[in-house]
Amino acid sequence: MKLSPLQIERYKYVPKLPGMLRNGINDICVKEGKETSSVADQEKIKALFPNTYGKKEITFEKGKNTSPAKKQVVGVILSGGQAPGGHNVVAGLFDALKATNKENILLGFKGGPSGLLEDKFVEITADFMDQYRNTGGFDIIGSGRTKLETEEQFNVAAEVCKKHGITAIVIIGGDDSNTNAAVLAEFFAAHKTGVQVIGCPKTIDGDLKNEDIDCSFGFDTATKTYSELIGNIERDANSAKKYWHFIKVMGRSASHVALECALETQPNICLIGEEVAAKKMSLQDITKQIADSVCYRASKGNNFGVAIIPEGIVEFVPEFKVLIAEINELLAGSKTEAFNALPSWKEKYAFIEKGLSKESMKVFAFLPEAIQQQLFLERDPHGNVQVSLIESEKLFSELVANELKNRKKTGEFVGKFGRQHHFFGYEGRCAFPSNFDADYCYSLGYNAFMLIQYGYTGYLSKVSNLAAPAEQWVAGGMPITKMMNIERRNGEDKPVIRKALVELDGKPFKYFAAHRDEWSKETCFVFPGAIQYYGPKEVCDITTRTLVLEKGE
Ligand code: FBP
Repeated sequence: MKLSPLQIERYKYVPKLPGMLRNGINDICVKEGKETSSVADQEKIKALFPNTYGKKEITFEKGKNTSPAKKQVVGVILSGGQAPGGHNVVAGLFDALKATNKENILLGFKGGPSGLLEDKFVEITADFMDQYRNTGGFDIIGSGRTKLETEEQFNVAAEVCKKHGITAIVIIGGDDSNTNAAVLAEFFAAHKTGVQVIGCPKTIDGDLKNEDIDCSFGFDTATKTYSELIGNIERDANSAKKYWHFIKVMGRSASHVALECALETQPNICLIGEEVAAKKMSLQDITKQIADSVCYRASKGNNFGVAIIPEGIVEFVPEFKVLIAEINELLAGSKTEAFNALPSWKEKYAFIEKGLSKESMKVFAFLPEAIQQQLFLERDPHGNVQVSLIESEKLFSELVANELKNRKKTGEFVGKFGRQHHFFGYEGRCAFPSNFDADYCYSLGYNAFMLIQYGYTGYLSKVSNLAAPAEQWVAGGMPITKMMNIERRNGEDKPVIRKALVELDGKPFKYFAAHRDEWSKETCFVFPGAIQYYGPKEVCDITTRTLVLEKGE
């Protein structure tokens, strides 16, 4: 593979570890903290995790390494969507493992959790690892979305571990994958397999955070990448002065990515799903909000603007949620076939009209035809509407265009409304990790091995105090059960790590809410530019505005 000059330079980058891990492997000892209990439903979680519940929080500090000498064979798995920095988690793990004992072995299971079940792996050697240091992507071993959650799978996993003499598994994933890491750890402990399980917090979505996790890795780089692109578009908009840009950003349900990009770039509009739900906003309410900005700006001669739309927005609009539920019901089972057999959209529309409630039909009729049709085209394997595939950037721009037509009829000045649409998602998931993500990920991996070495299982590799310089980061581990509560999933009560949505009383949202009125009227764009890897640390080592507002001094 031909290497870019940046890739060659990034190979040489030495990630920064937290101060307490910098003195060499022989100088890291454990400080045990208090016993833990889960954030809610303590009795139920305790009953489900009798072997791993209630363990102590730990931090590492400078001191004699007293961990037992034992040959470690560690398996590592990348789970779920790509997030910048994944390779550095593997690199940190590899370096700590080899620094402890050259005989230790790191196996990378290929293609995600299914690699463990199918016993597909590659041994990670120094030369192999060196090709991936400080690079984006998960291609070192690949990733996948198979969930490790059934007893049958755990038995297979135990067999594979036994076959290779594996002593520990590290699962790098989001909330679901780390929940499953805890369940696997409990299974391995209950069956006395001697295999430890450690989790690492990954996702660009930023929804895996709580009082123990400052942020998941990948969020920093992905949002910086999207913010660079949004800033460039803002500059184009401000130069050409002829388009409104509707930009959807990835992030699944939560609006952390959209909010962070808004804090970075100060667009005219940014929708926040959690606020839409809290205020029970309708599609019409949102449309009016955007149209007000368009009209105000037009009245000042500014026929341009930028609106950021979070991927999961429509799920938060109460009336839209009901509509989706009714459509799922309408086409359940064999009814899909009957629907598909109808020869024209006109006949399909009549079928829909007959099947939906009056309220939902009103919402449906309000939608642009292209979106109406999309709702009946994109289905998941269970036949449900795939909400994430709805082109909400087009949906809102179209609704605003209709609203402006109506306003114009009443004599209101609406100016010109030229539109462009964008979706930023995959563009950011495999970017070269920012220095922050390169350092954070390397630390998570290094730390994960220290947890293994000291015999912990069912723990999440925890690196905190992330708004401070890396020197002051705090490395340690937290029992995953501490982050769990019981939630209803697919009709069953399940122990899960609580997903973090945008908190409307949190500092990032409050900052945004205090400024958005001005941003919607004036042109307050900020152009963050590309991620910088070399140069002053004020430019290269900064983290997200979200983290600084949440955790900074
Ligand atoms: P994870 O939750 O696995 O980290 O995935 C994040 C994400 O990038 C979401 O933002 C997005 O909705 C989804 O993955 C896209 O998934 P896919 O890669 O399967 O298209």
